[in-house]
Amino acid sequence: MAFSKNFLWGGAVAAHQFEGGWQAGGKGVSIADVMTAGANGVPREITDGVIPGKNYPNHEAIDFYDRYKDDVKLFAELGLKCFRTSIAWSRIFPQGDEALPNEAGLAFYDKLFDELLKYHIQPVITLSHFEMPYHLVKAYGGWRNRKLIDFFTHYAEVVFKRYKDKVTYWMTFNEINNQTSGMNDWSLFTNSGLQIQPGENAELLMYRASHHELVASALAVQIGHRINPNFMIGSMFSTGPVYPASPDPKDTMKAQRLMQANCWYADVQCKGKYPAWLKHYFAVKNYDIGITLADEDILKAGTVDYIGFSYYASHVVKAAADEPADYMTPGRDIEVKNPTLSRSDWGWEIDPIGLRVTLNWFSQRFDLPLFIVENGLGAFDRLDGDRIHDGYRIDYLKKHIEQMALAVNEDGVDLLGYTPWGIIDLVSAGTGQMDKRYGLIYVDKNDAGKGSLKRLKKDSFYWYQNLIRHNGNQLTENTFKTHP
Ligand code: P53
Repeated sequence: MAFSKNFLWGGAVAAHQFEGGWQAGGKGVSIADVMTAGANGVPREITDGVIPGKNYPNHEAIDFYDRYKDDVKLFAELGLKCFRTSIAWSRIFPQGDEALPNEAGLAFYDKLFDELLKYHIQPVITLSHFEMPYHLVKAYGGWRNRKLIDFFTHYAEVVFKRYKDKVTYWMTFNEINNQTSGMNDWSLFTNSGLQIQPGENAELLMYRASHHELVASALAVQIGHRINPNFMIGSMFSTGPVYPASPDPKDTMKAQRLMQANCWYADVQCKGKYPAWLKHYFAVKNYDIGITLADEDILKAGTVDYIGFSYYASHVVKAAADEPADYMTPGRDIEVKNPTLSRSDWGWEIDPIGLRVTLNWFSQRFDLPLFIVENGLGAFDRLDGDRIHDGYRIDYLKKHIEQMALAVNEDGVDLLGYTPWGIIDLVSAGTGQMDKRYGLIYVDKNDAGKGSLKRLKKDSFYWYQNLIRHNGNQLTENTFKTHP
């Protein structure tokens, strides 16, 4: 027996990537609403407000907003025990800085959570998943501004109170660490609403914004526990091991530094304090982050209940010939291909054992349960009549679940659940594409935004249904052949 009977088999999405209805029920413009569609290797454009005539894929997405009843029925047929999505902050506070929430937005999530609970599917909810109200960027400069802490905690308090009897599992910020490793315009904007002006220090602003989010997150944990002591409020990190390219110790040092740069948020959210190396780095760089004594107390009192994380790929790094001895904040330019792994069509290295490495990495450092809240394969799918034979996706999921089972059985990792990403096809966060598909449920819509939006079950749907039915114990059989 690999998994406990309470193991949370589920699926994951985010509001902006699948709901659509970008102006429905009084919703305000979010930062996802001003990002155009990109392509494989072509970044999305962040426009100055919504410009007529541009293609904004999140505006309609897959129109879950109007189809939620039918879609939840499909999730129930799949057998999901939980469903991870986010609340679109801009449905609740359209501008972000209002005193009173938007009732129509709150009512939408009441209906959605009731529908899920009707089928005994637990909602697992992220408060902020790359979709803050755009007004907070324009009027306040995003998370560089300390005022955002008040706006966010007010929002958190409102939804915690409203859904206190419907939701147990929460996460504060999706992939809060995504901005450190990326340090490009896209990741700074999506995570923190940062738009860097000429002459500004992007790194300093990123650390300040991150600090404000960490304080807001810790306050939210405390507020949530006061409202319902049974709440499980977690963190959410983007993960993946970083391997040294060779036995050269300089490469190991480099890999270690990159892991530190990616994972220091875990020290803050799980242990309640900044790691020594980072405090040292702030001092060396003369960075004034604005960390007060009161902030330090808040961080200590607001540590998370579990560690949620996404896992897609691992990375390999090589030290540059002229690597400086301090190895500080290494960039991605020293990343090399892993000769032992294959890659997705988008160049993401496929590394199931890396998931086991990651589970052990967290388990050894923090005494907290883990929750894999994203994992999956973005791939092109081809229709064969009304079938989609996505054996490659089944293969990806199966190999990752096998490693997950080893981590639980052999390594004693405390794992709460597994929610593969994009359980239903949705808009890619990175590229804005529809054709980068993760779903076990196909949605008829392409990169140009054309299609009937009809839903079809892929082979992987039947495979996962079977796996959940057997609580993960039927991995070796080619069960997807049971397609009716
Ligand atoms: P897409 C980069 C690296 C790792 C995870 O990503 C990432 C990203 C952002 O692209 O994001 C997470 O859609 C994120 C989801 C996102 C998913 O991974 O670019 O939490 O919103 O859709 C997959 O293929």
